[in-house]
Amino acid sequence: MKQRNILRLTEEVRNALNLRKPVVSLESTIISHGLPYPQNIDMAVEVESILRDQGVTPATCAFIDGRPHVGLTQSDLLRFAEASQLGKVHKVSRGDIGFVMANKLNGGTTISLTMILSHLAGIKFFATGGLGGVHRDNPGETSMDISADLTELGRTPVSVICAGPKSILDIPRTLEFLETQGVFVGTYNEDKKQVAQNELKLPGFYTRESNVASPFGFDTLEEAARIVFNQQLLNLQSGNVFCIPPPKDTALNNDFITLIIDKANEEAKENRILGKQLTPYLLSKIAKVTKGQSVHANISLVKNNALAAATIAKSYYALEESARESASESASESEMKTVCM
Ligand code: PSU
Ligand code: MN
Repeated sequence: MKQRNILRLTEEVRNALNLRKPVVSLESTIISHGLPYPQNIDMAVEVESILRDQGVTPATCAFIDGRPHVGLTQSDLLRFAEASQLGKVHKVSRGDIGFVMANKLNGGTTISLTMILSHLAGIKFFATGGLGGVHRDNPGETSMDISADLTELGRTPVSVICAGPKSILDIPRTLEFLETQGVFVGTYNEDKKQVAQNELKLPGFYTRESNVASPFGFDTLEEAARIVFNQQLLNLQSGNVFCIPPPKDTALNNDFITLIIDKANEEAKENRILGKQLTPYLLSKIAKVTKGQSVHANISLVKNNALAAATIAKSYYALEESARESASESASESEMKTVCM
């Protein structure tokens, strides 16, 4: 692929892809605009090591001096986090790519852009915190603030492993939009609850359960891999959202966080915070009010998602490998038949 030559792949990522070893990508807007310094860099380094410990290669995506990187060295990661702290990193989605490259800027890749870079590089799985979505009325129902993450999911075949859409959003509208875009949304039924259809709840990012039913559920992470594998058999060009409830010991209580989120949304409305600024504004407001509890919950769920993504990616690669083996066996069997005839 010609575009792949433009990407800067680390040697680790290139080798893994060439050898068809599992790779999971990671985004960098969460470093530049989602979490405070220095927790952001600690999180980024730790999540990479969680993946490596599982035998999976991490590929943190970012623009550095206008160049799209897939995989960062440790020193690139540090420089990126420092530049973020100085306000020298842009939040970059599909529409900003040409501008950022032309002006040699640094960019934190959102979920939408991390999906694009992952797909260009040949990576199918991506772990992060919470999905972007349809913002709540801000101001009024006409704001049209719908995250580019949702349209990207409709046209780029990458699976996003996250803790659901961020609870700062309008979750029912987010789900409707994903359905229109043809995106699979499923929730990990970790406790194997015997739930009737429509009763398994989507996780609420900070909380284990939102009050919105998940369109689908899956009881094991291997099942998630099979869903992706079958979808890929038809070469569909849309993505998937696999929601993993945040860990029990760090998830926040629904009653506690709901009021705080509502208040933060009201303040954003009063202060007319719009567009790209809205999500970072809400996250940092909530971090302040909860005295860092939301940051702690956020970091813990990203790590948990990376662990789940590692298992899903490994199961998927195993399925691909056995499909290749049986294809080559049947090819050699038919060769034998031709020789014997
Ligand atoms: N997950 C987190 N924190 C974040 C994000 C995800 O735990 O900050 C980022 C992702 O990059 C996502 C973006 O794409 O928030 C959504 O921004 P917006 O609502 O402006 O599309
Ligand atoms: Mn937006």
